Amino acid sequence: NQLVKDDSSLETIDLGDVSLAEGPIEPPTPLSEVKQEPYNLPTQYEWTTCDLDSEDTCTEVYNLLKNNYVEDDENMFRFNYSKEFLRWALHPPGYFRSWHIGVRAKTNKKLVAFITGVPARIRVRDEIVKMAEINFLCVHKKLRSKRLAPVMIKEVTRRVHLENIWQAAYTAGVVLPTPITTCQYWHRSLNPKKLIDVGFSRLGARMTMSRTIKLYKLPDSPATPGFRKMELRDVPAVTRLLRNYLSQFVVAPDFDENDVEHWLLPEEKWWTTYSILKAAYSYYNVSTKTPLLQLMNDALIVAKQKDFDVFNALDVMQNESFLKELKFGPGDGQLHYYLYNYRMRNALKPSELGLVLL
Ligand code: NHW
Ligand code: EN5
Repeated sequence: NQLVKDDSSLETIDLGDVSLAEGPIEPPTPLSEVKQEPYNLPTQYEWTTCDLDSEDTCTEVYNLLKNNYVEDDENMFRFNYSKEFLRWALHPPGYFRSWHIGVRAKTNKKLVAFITGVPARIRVRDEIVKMAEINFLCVHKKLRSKRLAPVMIKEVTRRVHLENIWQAAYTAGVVLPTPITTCQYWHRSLNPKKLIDVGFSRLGARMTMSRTIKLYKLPDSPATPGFRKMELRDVPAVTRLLRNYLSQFVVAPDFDENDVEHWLLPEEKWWTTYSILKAAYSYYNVSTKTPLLQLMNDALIVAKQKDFDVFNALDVMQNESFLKELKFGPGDGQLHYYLYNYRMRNALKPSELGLVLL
């Protein structure tokens, strides 16, 4: 039994192995005590580890997600991640193939469910915690409500434990126990006519289409002198800039140069034009000399140049300082952030969060 200090007072509370202080809840168990065999699935199904480097497997994952992954609350839109995007998302430095988990129907070998983890170092205040980032949980629409998701979550948890990692970070549009913060999605129209035509946005009260198009017009090119795409040679400077910026947030990734090369260096081959709606996402925005507002306006301009229809952002970090002024409007979706097996004493404000997951 362990004695833990309640850091809000000088009291010490005996809780056995469970801590009420901020930090890990359950302590790690010896690796020899981690279950060695996968959890049982209903008998018609079997586990598969997905190799995204295989073109055929990547196509299967792509199709499962394209047809069955996250939708908005009116089921009008569904995420449609390209194969290149999925490969990038799932192959960061130090990734484990065993964390890319599929479920197949035994009869025809069809891929019917998927869940993934990738390793990350996440700083919570002044502790750097090895975590898994869990994402792309998906059960085929025809197999919903059969309690497949809890088995998949237990299985990914087991495989993460086998790598001696005991914490995880994840986001979801639904409320689960217990968010560390709840963020609001904001959207900036780049192609308002198309967004209205497809039902992503509505014509405002007392607005005509031509006034709306005028409202969202942007200059043809960025205003900031020297504004350019990041290159490989920029990795050391970007790492320094970003690490320094992220140090002010309560929860943020601990990126080294390898992580920055993987996560920040631009990769343009993803967005082939088959999707009906092209959405650009705000990721990590750091400005020292240039006002953040101007930098983000330039980001809108290049997103427009690259033919994106909408620019999405969350109210994390310092994003509130530009959202309204740059004509972003609140969306109908929220994003809840969670940590697994790590207690936060209080919920955070979105502006205290320095973490963006894919
Ligand atoms: S959030 C995106 C999740 N995916 C989708 O929304 C896609 C469309 N929906 C589906 O595919 C980003 C299904 O509806 C899913 C549920 C698969 C969502 N997280 O199988 P049942 C992520 O990928 C709980 C966690 O019958 P289903 C993050 C629900 O509360 N739990 O439902 C993923 C209920 O539990 P309860 C979720 O509809 C993080 C149970 O599932 C959830 O056929 C995962 C019902 O299961 C969600 N998004 O399939 C956790 N949605 O206890 C990682 C529903 O209330 C934890 N549920 O009965 C950490 C693990 C690693 C630890 C390492 C130390
Ligand atoms: C985590 N990696 O609800 C994955 N999106 O607002 C899980 N709404 O796009 C993420 N309903 O508001 C799950 N248009 C959480 C996200 C789930 C997807 C989701 C929302 C976020 C969204 C759009 C479309 C709504 C369609 C009808 C929306 C309004 C745009 C408008 C533009 C002009 C200014 C005001 C806002």
